[in-house]
Amino acid sequence: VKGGIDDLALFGGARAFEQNHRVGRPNPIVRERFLERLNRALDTEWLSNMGPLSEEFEQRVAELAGTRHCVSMCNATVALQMLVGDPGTGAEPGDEVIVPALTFPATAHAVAWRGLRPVFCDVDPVTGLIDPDRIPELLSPRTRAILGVHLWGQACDVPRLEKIAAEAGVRLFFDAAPAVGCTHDDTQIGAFGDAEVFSFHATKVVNSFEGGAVVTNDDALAERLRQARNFGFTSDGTVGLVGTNGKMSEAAAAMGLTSLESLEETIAHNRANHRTYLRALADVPGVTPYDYGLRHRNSHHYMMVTVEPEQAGLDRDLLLRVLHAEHVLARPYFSEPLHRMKPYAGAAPATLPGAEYLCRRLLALPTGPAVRDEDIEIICDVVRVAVAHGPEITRRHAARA
Ligand code: T4K
Repeated sequence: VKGGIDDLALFGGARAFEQNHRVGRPNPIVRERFLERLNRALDTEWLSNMGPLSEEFEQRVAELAGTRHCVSMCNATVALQMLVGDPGTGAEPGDEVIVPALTFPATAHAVAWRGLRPVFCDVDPVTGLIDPDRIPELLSPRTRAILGVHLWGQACDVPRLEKIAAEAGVRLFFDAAPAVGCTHDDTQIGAFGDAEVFSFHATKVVNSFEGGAVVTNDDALAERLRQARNFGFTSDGTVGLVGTNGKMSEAAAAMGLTSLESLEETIAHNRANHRTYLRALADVPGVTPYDYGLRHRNSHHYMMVTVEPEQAGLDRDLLLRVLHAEHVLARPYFSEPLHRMKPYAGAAPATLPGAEYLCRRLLALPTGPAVRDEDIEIICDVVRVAVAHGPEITRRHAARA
């Protein structure tokens, strides 16, 4: 327990933790189950190209999402690229896709990589989700799709986005990279819009080392994506469209299947962690945890807070330094809105206040099954001491600089 400012590791105190607690730490799996599956692949000498493990993984993910199709991919970025560039979207080079300005850059990169133009939409300054009120002014004759992001597993305003997309005659996709195991009301994320994309990256709630998938109820789209991820090959061995190599390996599928088996346990642990954080931070001025509420189900994989510098006495970046010194590797998800990033600078006509506001305040704290109640109490104690001495820490830091 830290008594005062000089107990903080940033000012020479003992570190709160020997080992680091980091955001993005892979969730635990039953290792024997993974090795069994990997051995099966090695024994059968079938290591990639739509093998039995990736087919089984696709079935499990489609069941989870409640969709007819799951097309597994090597990662979510490639899955997004294939989706936005799908010939069914009818997009020509330079056509536009509306994306939120607050997300991981992969969302916009996938659009730009296909020669399309990401058009950045502001987000709600509380949830960080794409703001449907801002979309109509961004629609143009060149708009081909809206790509919403279920940020930190929070469901977008799906009904409103569906209405806007239908009225505009454009496709609606969702980047559901952070939303495996989450719902909109009682419906699993995965089944909305024309298609959704999951990520199974090592840092995600379900992990296949690297991996992604498109889930959809559109039979023709699923068929085109299956071809596109495999060099454009059709079932008769001819090449039907311009494809790439987007396949998921059997090793990745073995990991994904094993990780899926722990999903419910992981969510239960995350939810309990989230409750502990909410309680422990309740009396800390200026540090506000995302509550996620009860309407939609969240996997609680991201323990997000906002840091309001006026009230906390120090800003997000300084609190991050305080935490890192203690071996608490919190992350500033996200610290730069996409329209300010070098490749997209100048792409948005005006400031986007919601995204800019949140990018200066957002902080992800460690959670997951490896983080115990006692750890959370210590992490929150550090935050409490930092905020209690916020102005002094800010002064000392400025003097050092
Ligand atoms: N759309 C959205 C909305 C996304 O959030 C993402 C990915 C995508 C699309 C694209 O999905 P993929 O193409 O990746 O399937 C990490 C992940 O690499 C990225 O997948 C994820 N979003 C993003 C939110 O987080 P970085 O740049 O923060 O990664 P890095 O290397 O700094 O690691 C983050 C933390 O995780 C560190 O504390 C270390 C820890 N870590 C990481 C790895 C890889 C581990 O403890 N073990 C590990 O194996 O992007």
